[in-house]
Amino acid sequence: MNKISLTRYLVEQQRDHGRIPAQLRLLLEVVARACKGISQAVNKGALGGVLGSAGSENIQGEVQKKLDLIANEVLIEANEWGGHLAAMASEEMDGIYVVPNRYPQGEYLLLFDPLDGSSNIDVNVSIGTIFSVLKKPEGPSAVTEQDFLQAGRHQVAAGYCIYGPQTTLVLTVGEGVSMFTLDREQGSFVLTQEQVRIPADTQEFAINMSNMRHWDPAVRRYIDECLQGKEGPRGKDFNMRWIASMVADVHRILTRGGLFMYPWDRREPEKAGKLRLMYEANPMAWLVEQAAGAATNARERILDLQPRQLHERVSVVLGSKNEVERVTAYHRSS
Ligand code: P6P
Repeated sequence: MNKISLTRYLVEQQRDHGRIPAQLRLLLEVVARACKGISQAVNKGALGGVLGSAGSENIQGEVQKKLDLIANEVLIEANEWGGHLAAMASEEMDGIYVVPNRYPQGEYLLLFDPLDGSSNIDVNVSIGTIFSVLKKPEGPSAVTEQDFLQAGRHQVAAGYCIYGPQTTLVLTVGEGVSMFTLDREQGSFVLTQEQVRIPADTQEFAINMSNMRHWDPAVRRYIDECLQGKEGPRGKDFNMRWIASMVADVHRILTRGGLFMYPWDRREPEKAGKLRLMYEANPMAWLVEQAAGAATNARERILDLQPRQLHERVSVVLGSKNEVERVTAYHRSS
């Protein structure tokens, strides 16, 4: 098979489709290179002394793993000098990181969850890096957190890199979803799938069932109907998966369909959900929509939500379009 590298793909997209301006192409190449570095660190595991807790907490009050902070540093250091970014935001940093004055500022904003699925790091289960790219609003003023608070439909690029049996970069710039597998012998990402499509129907759902007693009745109704199988109202049996690593669950859905839910529940009723809007839900929602799927917060399209703060949480229902629409309809009618 004629191997098309990520670099060649991005050059051809820029030259033939004009979808990827030079600064954005540089940004995506730098992020991909950073993900290669994170993959190396993740693959070392115990041999690299990188497992376990860092002894600190992030703004969410979650214990930070050593690899969380390593991945965060790799992304900051890789991106800050290139002149393509004005600032960055991360799950692992309370505030935004403005590109230091010693470097030129660019026109893009980069948001990321440097290592999603951290609870799986120490047990050798797939984890990943999620990233989202926005344009800095026009104007002479210095970049602020407010500049990041744009609805997900304004993203100019989004993707993730999953560190599993393969290291695979999954990317959209608004013309469908492409997948690139890391060829470790060459040290480069190679195009392995284009125009990814999620089937509109599925028989597989992903949710953390241990939270069932805390769910909204509409979620309870949907899952109960799935569990009744072919004798029930759905007339078919369902399978369940829950990897507790959003990147891995979403990758499965992009690969073979399915429904992913992390809905609001009564454990912390003041919070809209567990997942973060800006650097988890928004990039994943755009990828899923670009692959003919759907993504809502159980009532509205995720990409239309107007963020109010950088680390805002959101309820997430995404994947096979007809199932997302069913869950959303149950919420609207309840
Ligand atoms: P729970 C990982 O910590 C994460 O943010 C997502 O990647 C994942 O889908 C979810 O939380 C898992 O949450 O409550 O099942 O551990």
